[in-house]
Amino acid sequence: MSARYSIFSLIRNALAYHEDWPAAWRSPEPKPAYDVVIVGGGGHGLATAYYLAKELGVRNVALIERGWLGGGNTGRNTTIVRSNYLWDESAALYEHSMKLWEGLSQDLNYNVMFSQRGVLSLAHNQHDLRAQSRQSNANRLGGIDSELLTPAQIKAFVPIMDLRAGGRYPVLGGALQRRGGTARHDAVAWGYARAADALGVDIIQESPVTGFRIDNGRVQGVETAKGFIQADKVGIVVAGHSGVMADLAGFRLPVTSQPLQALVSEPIKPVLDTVIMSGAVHAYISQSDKGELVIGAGADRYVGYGQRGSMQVSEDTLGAICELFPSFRRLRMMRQWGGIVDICPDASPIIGKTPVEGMFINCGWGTGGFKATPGSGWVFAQTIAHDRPHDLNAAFSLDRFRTGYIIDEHGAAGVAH
Ligand code: FAD
Ligand code: PYC
Repeated sequence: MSARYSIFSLIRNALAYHEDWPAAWRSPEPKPAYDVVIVGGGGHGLATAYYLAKELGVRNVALIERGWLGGGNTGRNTTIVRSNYLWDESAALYEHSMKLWEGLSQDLNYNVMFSQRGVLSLAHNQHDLRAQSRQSNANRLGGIDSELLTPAQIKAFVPIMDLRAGGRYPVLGGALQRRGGTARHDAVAWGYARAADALGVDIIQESPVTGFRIDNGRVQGVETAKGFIQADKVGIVVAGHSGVMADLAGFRLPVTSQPLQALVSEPIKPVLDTVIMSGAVHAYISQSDKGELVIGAGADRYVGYGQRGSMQVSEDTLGAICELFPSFRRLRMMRQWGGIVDICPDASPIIGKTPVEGMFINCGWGTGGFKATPGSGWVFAQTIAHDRPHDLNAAFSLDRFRTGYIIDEHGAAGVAH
């Protein structure tokens, strides 16, 4: 878009009092039948629908969302993007996602505000340092950028941080992925929705899926608040409600649904131009483009569907943040909320086939699936279209909990699962 066009369009829209804007996507009534139905209108579901239509020519697709697009974890997360996972399988998948992030605004023609401001994970003891060194070396061997920083380098990189951290958890070093950063979460959902709609995908909102019709072990379609919709294939991408969907389809998943919470402060001038994470104290922080400090914690340690979380977790997290950044003590917190994340025993996702023929599942991203949104949608689309996993997600099958080939990423998750 040229500067001239954007100035004229700004003036025109200002004079029009923001009225009569065209809808960014249609709201069609569902057709009786589709080639593919995607259940769940978060970033992963929308990305799946988009790549099915764009890359695989599967355009007779409906996406069914029980509420509004991005109203689940996509619109509730703290937008951290990185690809520095430990095991080759994960690193390859998250790095594929990172490469898609790097061209996403152009691909969707929608500014997702991807900002590669760096993600720095802190080490507070010798064990952290050794684990980070192992992970950093594994990343570099796999072609993923990673740097180990000394305390002096960290102080120069983040002057506002107090490395003594109140004496309890002094900062002894850290691992930095400079290509990591943040993106605007709603824009990701809206950008994928608009682009998928333009390719013919029907996006049906406010219509919960309430059941599946299964005949002879093969899925026939989905029951929804708007009636039965026939489908040759069904992809389930409902994050914290994956266990509920699996139950409706008659199989079990090794996931627990737990709250994960976050908070934002009142907005202040720019003071923090990177993302800081600390697994040891279960806290992380970045500053949004609006100036708010975005702060998050590890998952709450109970199973539930309340999108809030417990006071104890937010208090502990804020305590740790204030030790690392004493000057933030005077800030007021504006909002706190939670999302429901589905967690696998190995802190890695499940992306692949289910015991029901024609039914596929993408779940178990736990505390860390936002960063995977483009890559997850891309591999899930390939899996659905070709009836078999892509090489990038073959290891993330449901079957791994039977064979024992688990991919333990608890350490690299950064945020406690
Ligand atoms: P969602 O966005 O939750 O989409 C699932 C959709 O399914 C929802 O819209 C829901 O309404 C819909 N649905 C559910 N049941 C039904 C039904 N019966 N019928 C139809 N639709 C249904 N990850 C990171 O990588 N970086 C972070 O910084 C980060 N921070 C986080 C902070 C918080 C507080 C939370 C809660 C999560 C965070 N995550 C982060 C994790 C990340 O948000 C999720 O892994 C990711 O957004 C999951 O995307 P999704 O599209 O699968 O899920
Ligand atoms: O997985 O990097 C992550 C993350 C950061 C905050 C929540 N999850």
